Amino acid sequence: MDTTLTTSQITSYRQNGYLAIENLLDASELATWRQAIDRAVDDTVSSNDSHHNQRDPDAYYSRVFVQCVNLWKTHDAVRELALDANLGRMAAELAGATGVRLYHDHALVKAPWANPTNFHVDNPMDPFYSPQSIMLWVALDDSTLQNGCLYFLPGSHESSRTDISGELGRAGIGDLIEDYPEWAGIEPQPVEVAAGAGIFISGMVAHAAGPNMTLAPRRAFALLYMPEDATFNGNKSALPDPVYQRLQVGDVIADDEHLPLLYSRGHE
Ligand SMILES: O=C(O)CCC(=O)C(=O)O
Ligand SMILES: [Fe+2]
Repeated sequence: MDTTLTTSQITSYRQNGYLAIENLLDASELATWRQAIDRAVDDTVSSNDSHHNQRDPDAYYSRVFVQCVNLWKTHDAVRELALDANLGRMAAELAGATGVRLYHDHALVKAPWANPTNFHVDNPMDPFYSPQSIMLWVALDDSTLQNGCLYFLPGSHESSRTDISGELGRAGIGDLIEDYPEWAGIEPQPVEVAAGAGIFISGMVAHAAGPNMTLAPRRAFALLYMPEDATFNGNKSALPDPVYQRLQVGDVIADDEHLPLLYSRGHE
């Protein structure tokens, strides 16, 4: 894995709110990631039904993707991948953070005929507000216009707001534009990547994904990072219960057991 970043990659991330890195994983690393994540998803899906959206199993949103969260906690093979300090350093460098914790991991499998992922912004739903929130989305399959590649509104991270819900489960692909009429002129940019690519995504950039119009799943594995100085805003979101119960609004979110510190400039 080549985890060096060029100045132009950092500039591009800061301008657009996302950065695609082709061949982040080489062929043998990709095989390892696929095997570890397939196994963890299979175990999780067969052991319970928590991967489905329970609010309304028939709703549109439950057919956007199969989601499994925090596979690093249940599967050692995933833990090794998710706790990678070099990936954490890349995230910190792009975001301009002094260090990052792993907030959670997230397998995102768009099954054949899955619905599109509506345009949304991630960070308003998180337990901390920060323009330095960042996610790494790793393509485990080629991600194409046909099977549900990601789309971005480049530069939207500059004007997105945390007081507007980034809620994913709304009715229409473009409902977010009603909240941000100034984005109506931004051409959505599809980002097709080959399996093994990684896309770093700002928590503040508007993004979406197409439907899966193929007979094969579109698998991705996402790592969500929080800056090491992130403070709690009262949202539980994907925070583990014991962490949530201890936190007061305004506290720095630091828990080495549940939210491991992957990289900190001070500890190099
Ligand atoms: O994989 C997708 O379709 C979208 C994922 C996404 O937007 C997210 O995890 O925040
Ligand atoms: Fe998202």
